[in-house]
Amino acid sequence: MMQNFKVLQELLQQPRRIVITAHANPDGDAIGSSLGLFHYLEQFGHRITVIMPTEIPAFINWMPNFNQILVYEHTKRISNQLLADADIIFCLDYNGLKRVEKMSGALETSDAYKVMIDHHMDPQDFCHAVLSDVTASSACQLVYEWIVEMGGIDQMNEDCLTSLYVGLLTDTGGFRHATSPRLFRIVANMLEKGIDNNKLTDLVFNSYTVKSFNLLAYCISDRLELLDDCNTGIISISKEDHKKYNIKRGDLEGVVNFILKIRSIRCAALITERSDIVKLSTRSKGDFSVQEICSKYFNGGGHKNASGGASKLPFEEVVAQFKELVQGEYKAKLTE
Ligand SMILES: [Mn+2]
Repeated sequence: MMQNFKVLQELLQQPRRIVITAHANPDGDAIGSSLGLFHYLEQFGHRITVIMPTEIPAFINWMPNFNQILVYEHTKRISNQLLADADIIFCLDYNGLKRVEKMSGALETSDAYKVMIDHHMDPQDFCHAVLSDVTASSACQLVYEWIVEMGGIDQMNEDCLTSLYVGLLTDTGGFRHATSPRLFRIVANMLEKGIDNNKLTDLVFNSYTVKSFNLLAYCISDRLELLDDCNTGIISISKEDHKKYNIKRGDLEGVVNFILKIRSIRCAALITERSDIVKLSTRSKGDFSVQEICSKYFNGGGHKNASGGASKLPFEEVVAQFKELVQGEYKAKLTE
């Protein structure tokens, strides 16, 4: 779906005040698409600020202009002002106001022209222009394709391409899933323009700290429960674990993917107890849809094979509820 992008292109003919946003707990695609768009648009005299709702993960702290990103939860006053004063707000890699958490109010009330570029299912109606495509690997892919469509291919500089490449890499797990001929053509174009795949792959994927590596080991050796009867693996991390191991938001990023490395596993979940909510991060293989479970039972969603959700129920009950679902309602599908 591509709606009202002519209006947007018209608006961009003049220098504008632009705010680029992405979802809370931003990943490589959220930050890559934001910085990629930033590096493209900045050449045309716009005043641009990138604002993330929450803390940015350290593994991408080498990205061009990373230091200029504002974190909303630490810069509320100035961020609220920027959102209110903006002519255009880009909403990248998210499909609903819920995904920007505490920033949603300021975003909703702003009179700016709002633009969604996203690849998640079920886009909500809060933007004036919408580019939504669930067949795209990443928001970075959609930003790239949009710039190409505007005729901007030669204006994508090294910083822009590097940023966008990060999202392609992270959202496809290093080109292992959500790939397509369309994606690989873009990758080929980027390589021809000088993108160094080996260097960026190393920067993105070999990025563990000793602390996060030890944390992964703990999750797998102590917190992983394998449910053989339904080909599911669950890692559950309590509030006490967070305290004991000094786990910060983002430290468990990607841990859930390791469960899928077991051949028989078709469904994986990381369930974490936060201060006031229990979060679920889920993955699956093949036709099994964790998106369905997350949207039906845990107020969430995302993609068929990678989804997230949350619950207000006590931690132990959420873990039990998830087990009940995979050992009950979804067991047949998981074992067929
Ligand atoms: Mn994404």
